[in-house]
Amino acid sequence: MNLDRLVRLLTPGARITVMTGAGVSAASGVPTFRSSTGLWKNFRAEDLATPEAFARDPRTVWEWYDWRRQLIARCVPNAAHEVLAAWSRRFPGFTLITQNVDGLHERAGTDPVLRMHGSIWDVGCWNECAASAHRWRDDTVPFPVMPPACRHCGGPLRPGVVWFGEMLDAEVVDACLEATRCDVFFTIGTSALVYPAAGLVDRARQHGAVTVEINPESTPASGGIDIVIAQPAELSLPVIDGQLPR
Ligand code: BJW
Repeated sequence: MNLDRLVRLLTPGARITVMTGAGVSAASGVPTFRSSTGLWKNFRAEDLATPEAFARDPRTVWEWYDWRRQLIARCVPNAAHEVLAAWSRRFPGFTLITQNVDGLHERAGTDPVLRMHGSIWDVGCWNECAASAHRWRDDTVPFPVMPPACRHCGGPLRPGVVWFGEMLDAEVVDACLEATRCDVFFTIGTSALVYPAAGLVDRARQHGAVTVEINPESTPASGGIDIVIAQPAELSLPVIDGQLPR
């Protein structure tokens, strides 16, 4: 049985890497992107999650991010976040990579978290003015004026997330690539459509890792996965965790 095999792999010395996507936060009430009720049901991604969209209409883009920030501020981590936080303390060789920008892994107590797509709680100066840091945290919800203004140059602030066509932080990418050198690689709650995140599982397999997918739906990655658990993360992770020796 898959579960027995998986539990035998999760030894104290195992190098375990987990990459998560929006599905991990679904049970917390954070909408996913691509489901029938998802964030992009009524919008095209290119209209909201690209630098071109922001340059064209920063106010509309900010209104979407401001709405999401208000929604996420009311959400709390679920059982999937909690189990992964416990694993980050339990396994010395544990690495968490997330595509999520919601901060729920951090709020559950996982530290560090490799955030591939930035944070919805960070902002940056759109003009990249010399007086501003690259990114900084700003928890204001809601922003009284949109777009909020850079206090140094007066230009618009932008959300501190990674949009389509933008480069990911090189140090984060390097750390993610390094983390694919592991014994067990989990891909959890992601549609496996967005690169470079979607390529990490193949890399892990090339390095000899056993690959595990947790997702109620199949994805383009599913065919090559060693252990597929077709269940919600907030249900399956506590079951796996419950089988580990205490
Ligand atoms: C559950 C569940 C439950 C539900 N339990 N599961 C190589 C090939 C082709 C294209 C490219 C490539 N390399 C780069 C590209 C271009 C592009 C890309 O990937 N395009 C593809 C769409 C084709 N990538 C980029 O532009 C990236 N930049 C880059 O690579 O720079 C260099 C470069 C640029 C240009 C060309 C070439 C190179 C940047 C990508 C940035 C992505 N940003 C976003 C928005 C972030 C800000 C925001 O939040 O607004 O990140 S897009 C969006 O998708 C967001 C997510 O992090 C990301 C992934 O989504 P995710 O997490 O998978 O969510 P869903 O909704 O798709 O899936 C949820 C899943 O959960 C489903 O499967 C459900 O079944 C499941 N689920 N409930 C477990 N309870």
